[in-house]
Amino acid sequence: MKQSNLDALGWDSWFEEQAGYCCDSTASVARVAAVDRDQVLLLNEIGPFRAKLSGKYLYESVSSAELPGVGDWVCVVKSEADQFGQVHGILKRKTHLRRKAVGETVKYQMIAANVDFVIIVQSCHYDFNLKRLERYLVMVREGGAMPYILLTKTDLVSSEELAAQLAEILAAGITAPVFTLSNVTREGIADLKGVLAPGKTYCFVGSSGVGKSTIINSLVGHDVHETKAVSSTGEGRHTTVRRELMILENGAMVIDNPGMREFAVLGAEGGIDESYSDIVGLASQCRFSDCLHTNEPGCAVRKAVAAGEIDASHYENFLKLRKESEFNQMSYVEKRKKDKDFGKFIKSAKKDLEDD
Ligand SMILES: Nc1nc2c(ncn2[C@@H]2O[C@H](COP(=O)(O)OP(=O)(O)O)[C@@H](O)[C@H]2O)c(=O)[nH]1
Ligand SMILES: [Mg+2]
Ligand SMILES: [Zn+2]
Repeated sequence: MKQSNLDALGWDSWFEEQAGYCCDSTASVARVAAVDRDQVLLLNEIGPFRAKLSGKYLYESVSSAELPGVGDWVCVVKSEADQFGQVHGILKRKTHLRRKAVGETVKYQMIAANVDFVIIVQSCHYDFNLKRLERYLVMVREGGAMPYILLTKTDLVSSEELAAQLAEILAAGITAPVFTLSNVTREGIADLKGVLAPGKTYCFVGSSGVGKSTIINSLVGHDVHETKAVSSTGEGRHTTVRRELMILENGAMVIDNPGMREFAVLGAEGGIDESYSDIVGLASQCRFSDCLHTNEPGCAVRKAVAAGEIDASHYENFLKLRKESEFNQMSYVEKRKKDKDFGKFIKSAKKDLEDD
């Protein structure tokens, strides 16, 4: 297998060896740029193409961790006719980024695979939280990647406030390199850009709303995601719908992330998402402590909405984002099970097996 121009995508002799264990001679390798339900967007030396997971592989994978995630290298067989691929397996991961998932069936949720550096993003405006930063650092180190810390929205705080946050990081003994930037004044963007090396993969993580997509847009040079500006704080709001690996002009690869975990445990650990602090604040007055603010009796949030104290569209946005977050925390298999046609899918997968 000659795949030398895959180097630009992060391929090296270590993966070459893994491919030997996993891909047969009919298969080639490609890197996962995005996952959409049962399809993946792959990159190889020729360019992007789509592929499905083979029914057999899907059926035999018991946990979501065995299924391809963004950044994974996979063995794929490409059809001559339509250039569509069938994924037969994933190569062993050099590094992984995953978080402990809530719930019983999913132990870990994959964020990205084969990432060289994880850029932990916090906004110095309301979002900065040392404890959460430390948890992210542990997560990064456990997966074998190198951490960078990035404080955003420096335009919204005084230089004293920023200095105090930097001092806190130092005092905690954190040795990861720290970058600061403002997407508004663009101060600090060049410094970050300067460390992104060709052929290396960088994954951005952090709470929703801290500016990850904005930075990536400016690194890529054009808008890659839809941006929605709606926020009382004037900072706007934007939702990343899926995780995607993108290649910058200089050859560095970046992965954006929906900041979801924080959202799911909204209220459980301070300094989360300032945009919904009004709803989170009211939740403690709901009759039930686990109130979902949808149709529970004695819900203080819905009462406030009905009274016009909380904007109805703001509330709907909250529900929508929460739903998105729950969906993102489900394993691949669980998502399939949610699918209406999951039964049909299992039947056809079984049939594929019998046909083999
Ligand atoms: N004032 C200010 N606003 C920012 C900055 N970076 C991003 N924003 C705004 O913050 C909102 C959320 O940014 P986004 O990139 O979507 O955050 P993400 O959820 O982490 O991807 C957007 O409306 C941005 O315009 C910044 O450096 N300063
Ligand atoms: Mg985003
Ligand atoms: Zn409620």
